[in-house]
Amino acid sequence: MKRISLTQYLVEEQRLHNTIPAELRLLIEVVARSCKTIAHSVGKGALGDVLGALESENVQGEVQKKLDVISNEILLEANEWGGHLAAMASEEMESIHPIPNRYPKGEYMLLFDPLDGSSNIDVNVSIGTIFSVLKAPEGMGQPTEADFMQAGSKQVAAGYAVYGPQTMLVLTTGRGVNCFTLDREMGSWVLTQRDMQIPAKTKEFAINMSNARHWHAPVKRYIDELLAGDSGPRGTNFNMRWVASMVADVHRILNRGGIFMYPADMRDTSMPGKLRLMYEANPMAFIVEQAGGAATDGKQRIMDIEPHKLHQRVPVFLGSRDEVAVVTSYHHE
Ligand code: AHM
Ligand code: MG
Repeated sequence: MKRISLTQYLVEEQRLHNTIPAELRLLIEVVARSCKTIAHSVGKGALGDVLGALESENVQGEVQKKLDVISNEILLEANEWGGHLAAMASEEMESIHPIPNRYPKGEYMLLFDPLDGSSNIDVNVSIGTIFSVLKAPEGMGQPTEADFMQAGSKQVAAGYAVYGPQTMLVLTTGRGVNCFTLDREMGSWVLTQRDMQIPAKTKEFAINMSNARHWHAPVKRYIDELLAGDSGPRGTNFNMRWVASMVADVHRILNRGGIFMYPADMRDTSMPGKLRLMYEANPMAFIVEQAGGAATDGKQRIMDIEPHKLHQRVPVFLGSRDEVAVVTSYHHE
């Protein structure tokens, strides 16, 4: 089998479809290289002294794991000097990170969750990195948070790396979704799945069931119907999976179909769900839609939401189109 590297894929996409200009290609390659470095740290585990928590909390009030901070540093350092970015933003940083003045600036802005699924780090379960790429607004001066306030539909690229039994990079630039596997000996990303498609129908769902007592009525109704199996209104037995790493849960859905949910609930109305719009929900929504699936917040398409703050949270329902349609329709009744 002829091996196609990430670089070759990006160059050929540009040549054939004019969708990946050189600066964007550099950006994607630098992010992919950072993910390789993160994968290396993840793989070392206790031997690399990367496990466990720090004293610090991030802006969301969550305890930071060592690997959260290490991964954040890796992405920041790798992406600062290339001249492809104007600014970055991360789950682990309260404010945006403009490119320092000593470096040239580019026209893109990069957002990331450097290490997603942090609760799984210390137990050797799949974790990942999620990223989203926006264009800097026309005529932007010194970047501010307001420049990042763009709907997900404005993303020019999005992707995630999953650090599991294999390390994979899943990428979209708006022309389908492709998956690259890290060849650990060669240190290169090799195209292993072209044009991934999520089956429209599914019998598998992913949700943290321990929150059931807090759910709003539409979510309760939907899950009750799934749980009722072949004797219930759906007439089908559904299966449940929950990794507690969004990357891993979404990756399974991308390959096998399924619906992933992190709804808002009744505990704290100032906190609509757990996941963050700009660097978790939007990039995943872009990938899922590009693979023929759907992504809503229960009421509207996630990528149509006009953000108002960097660390904004959003309820998430994404995956197989038909199931996302059912649970979304229950929110409208
Ligand atoms: P993180 O970015 O702090 O790791 O949190 C996001 C993660 C998602 O990957 C996952 O779907 C969810 O939180 C798991 O939540 P829970 O602890 O309710 O299982
Ligand atoms: Mg996360």
